Amino acid sequence: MTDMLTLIQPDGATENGYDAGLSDEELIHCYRAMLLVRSFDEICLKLQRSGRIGFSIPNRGIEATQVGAASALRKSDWIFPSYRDFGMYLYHGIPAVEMMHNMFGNALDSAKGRQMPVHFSFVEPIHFCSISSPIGTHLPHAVGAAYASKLRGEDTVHLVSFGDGGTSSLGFHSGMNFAAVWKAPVVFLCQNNGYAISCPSDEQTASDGYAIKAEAYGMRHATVDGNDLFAVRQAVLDAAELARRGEGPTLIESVTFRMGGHSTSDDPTKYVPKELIEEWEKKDPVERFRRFLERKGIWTQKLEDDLRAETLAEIDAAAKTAESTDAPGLETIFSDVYAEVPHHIRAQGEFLFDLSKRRGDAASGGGEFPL
Ligand SMILES: Cc1ncc(C[n+]2csc(CCOP(=O)(O)OP(=O)(O)O)c2C)c(N)n1
Repeated sequence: MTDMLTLIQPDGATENGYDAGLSDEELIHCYRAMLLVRSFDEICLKLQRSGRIGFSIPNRGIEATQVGAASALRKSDWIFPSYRDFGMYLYHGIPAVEMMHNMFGNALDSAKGRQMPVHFSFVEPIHFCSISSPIGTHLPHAVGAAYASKLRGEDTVHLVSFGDGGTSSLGFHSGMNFAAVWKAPVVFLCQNNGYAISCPSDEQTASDGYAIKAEAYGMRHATVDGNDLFAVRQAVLDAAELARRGEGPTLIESVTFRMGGHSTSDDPTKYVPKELIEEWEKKDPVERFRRFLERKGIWTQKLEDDLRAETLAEIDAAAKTAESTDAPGLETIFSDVYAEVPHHIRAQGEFLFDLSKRRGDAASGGGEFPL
């Protein structure tokens, strides 16, 4: 594997006095976002195990990659996230309750309950395109959007994040190729977290890591320690600056580890060796950043305890609000597709509302088909 950029050592010391140029408040904001992710994972696991949401995606271990990358972008940029990027939303100030509305698929969910949980999409305060369930399809989306912004003469950057398994998709190859040919302002962030569900990296690819794949497309690449928030941030900052200057895309491989299942439906103890988990536990990205804050003299046990309690309470309250929000109206099965509802769809809608009324269920509210 090519040289891997590390800027925070496991003991929290920075490489050669590296300075990220962030204020104390900004550093703590990064740490807070990572703790929010931990709390989100914890609460979603309980919600799923108690049958109140369908499933969730654990983020444990990937937080520094998510927050480091997100922190390198401007509000005018675009993010095409993978499903394991909760920290990107929370760093950019998406309220946890908005994410929870999606987890429950309720009436306030931006997708109105039509998507699976974890399929967030937001336009503010930074554009988050909707998660694509089919692996790799969002890479060409990001490249197309980036090329469009280049044609318009904008200086926006488009970050697309995907897993190591995503590099075996057709979307990876067509996206990488077009981005390089068109010099589109894209940052490809490959989260090499060791496994694609249960498929280990050595069964995924015969190449020496993932970053090197960029060479075949004539693209720059970098490999970073994905459990080091500053290393990921710096690599994305560098790639973004070049992209803004019209110098095209970069592929960044973030080497990290998924300290949990692929989803809450998965049991990684069936395929991840115990020793590997123990090895990566020592490289925990949240602990590493906390040690950095302590060394810098801006963190204490009291601040730690308070922040952990506060972030957990925030996520808990968000879950309670979302759970008590109504389900989407029955008409949302039909709305937002046609400007004018065609007669055969109308007939189905009227039939459904009539049936709902006759059965006396609450879904139609006893009303007529409103479209
Ligand atoms: C086109 C397609 N094929 C298969 C799947 C099933 N699937 C869902 S996640 C996944 C693994 C993806 O691995 P990776 O990109 O490494 O992401 P990770 O979950 O490990 O972060 C697969 C094969 C899918 N969603 N889409």
